[in-house]
Amino acid sequence: MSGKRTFTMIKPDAVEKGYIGEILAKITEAGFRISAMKMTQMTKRDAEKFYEIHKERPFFGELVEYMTRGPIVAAVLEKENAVEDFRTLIGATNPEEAAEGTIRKLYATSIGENAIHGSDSDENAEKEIAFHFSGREIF
Ligand code: IDP
Ligand code: MG
Repeated sequence: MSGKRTFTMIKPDAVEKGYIGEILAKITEAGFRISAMKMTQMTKRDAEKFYEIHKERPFFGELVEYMTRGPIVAAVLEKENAVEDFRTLIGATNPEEAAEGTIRKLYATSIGENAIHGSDSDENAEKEIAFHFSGREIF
């Protein structure tokens, strides 16, 4: 059964460029309810842990550097079929391959600096939510 929650981060490049408001509008217009949200900055340790699955990839160092260089907006989103529908809304990892109208097509710079994160499975969504939020921060 597909879950009702996913996890997102508006990444440092999009925050730097002033896109928080426009991206949140796209998310709510697409029918997601924001049930938790905060602006925060990941430490090197946080980013290494969060992206542990990519630690052998050649871009890992660059990814950790990017994700820690400034604030992010982390949020928990609720909707039926949340994980899959949110991945559709954000578009492909590489903005050059992302569909028209997707958040990455509109706001991402490159495959590395791609504006937004979305969980890739229900299991990872729950892990990522627990990584960033305690139960009493989720409404
Ligand atoms: P996803 O965010 O679409 O799930 P993943 O393959 O899980 O993409 O990669 C995690 C993040 O690592 C990407 O969102 C992007 O910021 C970065 N990344 C992925 N592939 C590359 C690459 O080839 N070069 C540089 N950074 C990359
Ligand atoms: Mg991924």
